[in-house]
Amino acid sequence: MINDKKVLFSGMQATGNLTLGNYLGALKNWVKLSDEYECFYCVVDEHSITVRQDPATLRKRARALLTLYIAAGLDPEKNCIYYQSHVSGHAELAWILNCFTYMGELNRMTQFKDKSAKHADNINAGLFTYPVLMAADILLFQADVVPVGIDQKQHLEITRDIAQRFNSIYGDVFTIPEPYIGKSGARIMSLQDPSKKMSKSDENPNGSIYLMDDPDTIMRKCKRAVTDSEGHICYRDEQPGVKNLIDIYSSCTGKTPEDVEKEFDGKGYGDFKLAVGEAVVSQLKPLQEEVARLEKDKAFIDSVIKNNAEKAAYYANKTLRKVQRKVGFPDRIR
Ligand code: ATP
Ligand code: LTN
Repeated sequence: MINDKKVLFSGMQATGNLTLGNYLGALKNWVKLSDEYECFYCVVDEHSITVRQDPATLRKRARALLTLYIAAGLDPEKNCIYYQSHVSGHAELAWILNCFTYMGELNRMTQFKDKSAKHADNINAGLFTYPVLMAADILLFQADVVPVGIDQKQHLEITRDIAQRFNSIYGDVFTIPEPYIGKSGARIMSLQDPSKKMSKSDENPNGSIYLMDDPDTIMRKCKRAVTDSEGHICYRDEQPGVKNLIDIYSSCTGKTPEDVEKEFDGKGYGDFKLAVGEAVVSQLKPLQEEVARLEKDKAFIDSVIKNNAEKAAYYANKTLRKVQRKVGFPDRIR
């Protein structure tokens, strides 16, 4: 607990342009939960280098992502918005937790399998121990809740296992975190291949709607979305393309999938795709305007970066010192 509130932690990688999947699956829920919890929202730049990055691009994207968190509605006075690499506790705790994590557990991680298939020329140890750094992020702040999309559920489970293992040896050191997965938007699929999740590292830009896409591009991508030849707007697994569009529409408008089925009963895919496009455009418009405004305010963003890193480091060090003591590292001489 911090200030009598439960703690929330979440993060995103600055590995590409954010997609509608990132927004509906994660960022939108962050904003919804931000009043109820004491929140830490991190730009996880240390995770990003598990895949080769161009340094200048990574720096630029990290700043753009931090700005986007604020533009989405997270007040940096109330929420701690910061870069992972500015708080050394993440890496320090990750090292300790590495010694409490089994190779067999990490071998089962599906994201590792996917990413090592995609980057077969660079299967580095960081990619393998990625979930341990993620566990460190969460446990460092004694987080109670972690809002993420469904693809991250397995990483939350290993985090809980590591925390429980550590606690069973050393007593109650870590809070055991719960995932928070939203009812709608938790798994938005590619518009071009509804069997694959919409992903910012997808090579086909038509499969993803990027948060900074202009209205024409959004409408075009929705119009071209892959559907089927059934001709009915039904929310069912047999029509994955249509189901995905219903998910997007529901998530943008707050309507339930059943309401959407009723609304478009008897209508064609053309009309429906148009409505989906318009719903996405109006969902993203305020966000895009706010990004444009904030990008001009360099001094403000700089002050957020500095102040919040200090705040995050304060809480991180509290946990880190406790953990270091528990595992037997010598006390510091003051
Ligand atoms: P990459 O393609 O680089 O692996 P990504 O698009 O999967 O990236 P992450 O940075 O790994 O994005 O994820 C940030 C957050 O967005 C996580 O909480 C993740 O669960 C969520 N998320 C990512 N893709 C989707 C999606 N298609 N639908 C819903 N949520 C998603
Ligand atoms: N692995 C996550 C990003 C991430 C994260 C975290 C999410 C890193 N550390 C801590 C929640 C909590 C991803 O790829 N989306």
